[in-house]
Amino acid sequence: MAFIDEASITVIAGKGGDGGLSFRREKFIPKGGPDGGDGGDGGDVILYATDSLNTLVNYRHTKTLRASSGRNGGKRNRSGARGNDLLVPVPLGTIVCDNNTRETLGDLTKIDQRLTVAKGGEHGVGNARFKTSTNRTPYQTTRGAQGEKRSLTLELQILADVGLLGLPNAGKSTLICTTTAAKPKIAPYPFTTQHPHLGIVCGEREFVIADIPGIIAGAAQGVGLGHRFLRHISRTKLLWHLVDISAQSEYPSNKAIQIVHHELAEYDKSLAERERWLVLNKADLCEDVEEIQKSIRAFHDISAPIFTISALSGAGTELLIRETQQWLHHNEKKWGQ
Ligand SMILES: Nc1nc2c(ncn2[C@@H]2O[C@H](COP(=O)(O)OP(=O)(O)OP(=O)(O)O)[C@@H](O)[C@H]2O)c(=O)[nH]1
Ligand SMILES: [Mg+2]
Repeated sequence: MAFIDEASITVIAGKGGDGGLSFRREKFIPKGGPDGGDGGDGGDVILYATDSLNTLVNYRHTKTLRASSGRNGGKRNRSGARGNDLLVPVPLGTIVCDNNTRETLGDLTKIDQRLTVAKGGEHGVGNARFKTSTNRTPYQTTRGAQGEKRSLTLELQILADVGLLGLPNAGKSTLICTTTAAKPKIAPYPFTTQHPHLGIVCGEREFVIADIPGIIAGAAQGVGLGHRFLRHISRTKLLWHLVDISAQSEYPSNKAIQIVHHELAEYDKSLAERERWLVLNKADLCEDVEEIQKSIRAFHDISAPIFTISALSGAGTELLIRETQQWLHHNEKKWGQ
């Protein structure tokens, strides 16, 4: 299924049913009073978050979503039925914005969380309600109100604990393959990954990793796939910055780190300041791993942990996962989760 992380839709709630106009007409009751019932309220349009969707592709073509209208009030004081609500599933992490007011209406981050985006019109009142001591045959009714109509932008920012960051070919997808059940495509050419994937690391403290396309120098100016996919790691708590330290890499490690850091800062300064661990990958292809580590520490002012792994063989990944679990556990206490 195509990955779409932005969609514009129009939502129209149902119209309220009109009030009924009617008089009791029965044998032997020649002048029965008014008995027109009230209409039913229009249905609401309600978005809800589900983990069975991971794209907004359904809303690329379906642009207008309508809830049903309330039925009109009937004879014999029968009220019209309420219009059915329209329940619209969206992926977890969908942010909903009103296109006219630019206001953010909600952020659907929990399974089954609901957000009413268009309220159904109120019902009209039947003539039975207008009967008074002086007006026994009212012909008055009110019409049901129109349902709300709104133009919305849906933006998906996927939810994950850990975001994978790095140049193309750094081994991000390989790492998510060895540590989770996710199976994204892996290949020795850049931009193998075209859109984000999620993987769940099982264990005592489960956590979710987001693999995104590689970023390259000039991404902020739109080079490569640009930096638009960085939005999908903007809500992560921790970044694993993967660096290919083998001779296969296009750049020496220090330069590779610098490029990614620069592009990250261009995209969002606060994201560049987020907890970020360097994960030196493809150690199986290197003999002088310690030298590389030393040179990285000397070149960059890095206080965060540095890990050395082989995403391919899995060597070193256990420690990375254990430390991550502990870090998340420790910080969640701090964040009060
Ligand atoms: N020898 C060795 N090769 C690795 C390792 N990790 C990844 N590779 C290889 O490096 C190439 C790129 O790996 P990917 O996992 O596709 O890299 P990526 O960072 O996801 O790349 P993009 O999706 O293009 O951004 C593949 O041929 C992998 O087999 C490793 O630890 N050791
Ligand atoms: Mg990849």
